[in-house]
Amino acid sequence: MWGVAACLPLLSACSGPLSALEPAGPAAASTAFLWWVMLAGATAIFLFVLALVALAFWKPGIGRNVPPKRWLVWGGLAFPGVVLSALLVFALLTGERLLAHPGTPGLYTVEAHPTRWAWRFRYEDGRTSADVLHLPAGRPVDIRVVGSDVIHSFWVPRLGGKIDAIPGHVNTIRLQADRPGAYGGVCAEFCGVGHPAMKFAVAAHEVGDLEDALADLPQEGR
Ligand SMILES: [Cu+2]
Repeated sequence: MWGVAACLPLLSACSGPLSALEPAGPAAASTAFLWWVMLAGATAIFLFVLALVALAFWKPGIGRNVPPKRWLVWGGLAFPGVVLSALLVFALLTGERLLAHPGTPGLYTVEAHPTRWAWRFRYEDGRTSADVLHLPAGRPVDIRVVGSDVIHSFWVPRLGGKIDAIPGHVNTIRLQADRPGAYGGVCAEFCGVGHPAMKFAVAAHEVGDLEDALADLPQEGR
């Protein structure tokens, strides 16, 4: 009871515009689920090891009948082998859901151009915005992150995973916002003195409202 009460202030820090533990889309939700599974598993293993240590103090010699080799094989090889293999499969399946598979119906595409130390976004109709990313809610959105000057990293924690911007390359990440709303995004790779301020806002609109939001933005050629 007191342990739960002590944890509440910590858990209250798990929300907010940049919290990956408050997912607002399917990719972020599967990442957050993986995180909770890992936390639960790590906690269970930690408590199990603590229980073994406590047992050793409480009843000295209780494990004497088990040969050391058996402890090593089962506790040091079999147990971590099974746990890590299961985790690997689970993480790979989760990662598969984050990939930008081509041919998805209803897909919307935005280019992200990070430069020291600002974000510029270019939409399908050629309009651009600075430091605000407009998205349609309820639709998968591929962000094509175009690298230019140095390595940056695109990350909207509540909507999906992060992806690096590598100079000379275009990396794509798929996001989806389940509902219209305001979310936060950051550069997640140290890129120089302006890095801490290299943030952007994400505005997810009702599908019909996106055109209105983009209407006043400047239009640029490629
Ligand atoms: Cu940065």
